[in-house]
Amino acid sequence: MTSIQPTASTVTAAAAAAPALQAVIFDVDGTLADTERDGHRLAFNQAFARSGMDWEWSVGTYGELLAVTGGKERIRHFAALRAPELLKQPDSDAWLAALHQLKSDIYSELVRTGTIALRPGVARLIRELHGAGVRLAIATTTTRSSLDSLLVASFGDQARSLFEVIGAGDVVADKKPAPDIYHWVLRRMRLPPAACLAIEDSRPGILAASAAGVPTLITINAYTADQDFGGALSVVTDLGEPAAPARSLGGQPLNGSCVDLAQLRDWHTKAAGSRRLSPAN
Ligand code: XBP
Ligand code: MG
Repeated sequence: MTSIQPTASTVTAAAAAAPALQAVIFDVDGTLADTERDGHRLAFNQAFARSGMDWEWSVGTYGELLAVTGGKERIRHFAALRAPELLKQPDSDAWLAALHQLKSDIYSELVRTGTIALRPGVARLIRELHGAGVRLAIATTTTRSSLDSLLVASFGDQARSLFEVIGAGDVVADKKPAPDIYHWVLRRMRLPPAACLAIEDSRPGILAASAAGVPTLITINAYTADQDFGGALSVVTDLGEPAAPARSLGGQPLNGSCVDLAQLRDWHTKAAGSRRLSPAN
């Protein structure tokens, strides 16, 4: 098989014809904030306890359960393993919905009391992108009310105006790793995937974004550090702050100490160049 080795000039020429970066689409849990271990997990456990159930998800068990995206789906999965009779009752859907609603209310309360901070560099990058006129969106599996609580706690009055399109929870039937939530967001933004860049933290996240054709930056966290991020534009520890630099872990290297708009544009252009030179495209 003949392999095409792109040179710097062919990459530049190909990228020149590709769409420029117009929008950044953010994942939420694990990307904007480390919400899973000390947010969602605690809320699930409190909801179980308040409902008189003896389920308690440890940090380790919850890490395994994250392979099932979506809170309702996660509860259903666990019930199928541990207490399948619960799912055989005629009102099992209503039971599950009520339990998840309780969990979501507890999560919002946890977020409102300020126990969950944005990850390093998130507020800095979002403000830079917004100020520069880059369009912002969200594509998440999380329930809309939980997301809104996090955004208001993190961005105050600005929360509603920062993100032009928010795709969350049950607006699509098939959650990540299916690409549906990205397709939903792209349709509403009226943008081709190649004009966007996604920021995700997990394998289900990169699978969803990549299947929709959106180039993806990965910021790892404790739950996702060992996952396979093949195909990512770049993999970094976090978005970084000037006084607390991020580190490159794979893909395109990080040039400075932080992920900023110039860095995102550079990665996006390089991705466009290699896509157009790939014999598969
Ligand atoms: C992460 C998820 C969510 C949360 C729980 O979503 O899979 O299910 O764990 O949220 P993402 P809900 O990384 O796409 O933000 O209970 O509200 O579903
Ligand atoms: Mg995530």
